[in-house]
Amino acid sequence: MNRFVEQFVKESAELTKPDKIVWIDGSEEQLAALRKEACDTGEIIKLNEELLPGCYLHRTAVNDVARVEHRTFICTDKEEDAGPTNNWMERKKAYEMLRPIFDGSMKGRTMYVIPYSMGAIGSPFSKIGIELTDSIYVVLNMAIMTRIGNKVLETLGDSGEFVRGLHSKADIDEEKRYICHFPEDNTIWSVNSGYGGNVLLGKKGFALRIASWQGRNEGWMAEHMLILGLKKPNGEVKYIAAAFPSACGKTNLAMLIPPKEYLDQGYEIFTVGDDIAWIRVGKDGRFYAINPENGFFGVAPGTNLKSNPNALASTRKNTIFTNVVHNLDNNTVWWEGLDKNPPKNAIDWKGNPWNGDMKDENGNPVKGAHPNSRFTAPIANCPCISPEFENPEGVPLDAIIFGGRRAKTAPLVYEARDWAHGVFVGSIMASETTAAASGAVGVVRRDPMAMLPFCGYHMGDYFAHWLEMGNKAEKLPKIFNVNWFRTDDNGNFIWPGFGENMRVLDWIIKRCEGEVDAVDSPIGYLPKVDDININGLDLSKETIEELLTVDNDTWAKEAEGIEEFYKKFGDKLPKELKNQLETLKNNLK
Ligand code: OXD
Ligand code: MN
Repeated sequence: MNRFVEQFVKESAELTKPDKIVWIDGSEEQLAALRKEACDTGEIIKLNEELLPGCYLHRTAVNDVARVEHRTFICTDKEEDAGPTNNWMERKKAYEMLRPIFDGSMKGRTMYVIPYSMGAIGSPFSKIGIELTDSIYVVLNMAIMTRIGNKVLETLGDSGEFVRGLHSKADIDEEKRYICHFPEDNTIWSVNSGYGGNVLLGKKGFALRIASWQGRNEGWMAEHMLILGLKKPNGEVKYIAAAFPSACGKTNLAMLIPPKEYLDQGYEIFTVGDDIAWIRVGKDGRFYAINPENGFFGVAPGTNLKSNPNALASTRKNTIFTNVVHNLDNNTVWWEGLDKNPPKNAIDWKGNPWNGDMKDENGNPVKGAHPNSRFTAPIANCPCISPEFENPEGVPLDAIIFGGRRAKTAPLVYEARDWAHGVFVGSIMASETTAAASGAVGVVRRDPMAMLPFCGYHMGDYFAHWLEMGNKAEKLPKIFNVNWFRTDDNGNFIWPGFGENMRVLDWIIKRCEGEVDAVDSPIGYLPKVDDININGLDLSKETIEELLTVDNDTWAKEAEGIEEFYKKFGDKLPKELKNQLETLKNNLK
């Protein structure tokens, strides 16, 4: 047995005092026994085996339904290392504060030891974690989201290099809920939550917050990005990574089904990942990316046969649903936006009777599923999974896309002039907030590279790292910004989105291959109106023109907002970015 793992388990057990310790070996027998146990206690509900084989439903506590950014901390010796965009706690003080909360928190419970690998076992990109948890739900989710079990321990050998994750549901007390990261110790402590984003420590905690820190030290990048492959009619596949804030359509873009016009020509989209990309410079000087996960932790509401048939298909077996509606008539699940037939005899996400027809005291419909309800589905279920998904070397990136929800400012698509400008474009990303994190929805917030809640160190240093990565590569991906969410005066989305986004990807790839020209603008290169293919689309050229307009006054205000935001970073703001902002302001004059 690896003595570092043994020591970690021993110390954690001394603190949390479980009745029993169970090592997760990754076998189907063990997981089946755990599912049965969780069904017996009501922690999960087995769904209709014929309609949804191997699927389960779980409801979290009503006070525990999203990531809690205000209770998420980077705990380092120096505050400067966490930077102005993270909540910081001094490392020693954080442990001191947390120890009494963890003390005895697993009394009467079992501690599960989950060895897991982020990335395919044996890939040079991959990293190992051990998560200790008192939740079977966490074990079952980790078994879908990561590679787990004895084979991971074998790969670890006698090395002490693994991320130490300790999770306890404790009492699900929101006042004592903490998600604390100790990048200097490769450690994450999460307590008093049972919601996936706070407790599946391989995901946001390790694969983004800790990994971004490791990536800076080791010369690679951990990013909040989907990865897709776009197959052209000649069989060539181009790879694109895209960063959008939570619940802005990463899963939908990653699994896009091209419009008929493109399918007929032989275009296809393959999914490599929908949330996280680890990126390194390969031997040939290009950027290579892997998806370190093994499953999707997707937002359920709005997922349907039209918006994302591939995601829906991914959830038809061996999936765990969290906080959706339980249809009692056929023991299946439902959520808002699945179809127009809400079940008549159901239980809502809070566990109350629900019939699809209920109104609150103000006459508004009572939602059956929580807006941030989720499915945890094996990536292997995805009908458009990329044949390169398990490739230990990753896939070479041709383009990086940034984007967010902006009702007015950003055009449908534009291209950065070069790498430094692209880093600027990523750094000024902003988006209207969604239900993926607790707090107000619909407020514009700056979310550089969609990493605001996930960057494990000083964001000024993070920008510098991005610029530095540009110096390491010989052939850099081109950088673009997209916005599917521009609205008209009535607040309706102008661009149809979903599969039609293929038309924008098409332009992006054509730009990468030097096949089309672009128009210079104050913010970057815009498509010529005729170069966005609208064949078969019920949109006029004028509408495309409107989607591509850059309004100087709006952007002048935007530049003021950026300047304000940049002030946060003080001397840590790379001068290249300051210069980029000056250039933008001059261009707008
Ligand atoms: C997620 C998120 O769950 O970004 O992926 O919140
Ligand atoms: Mn995410």
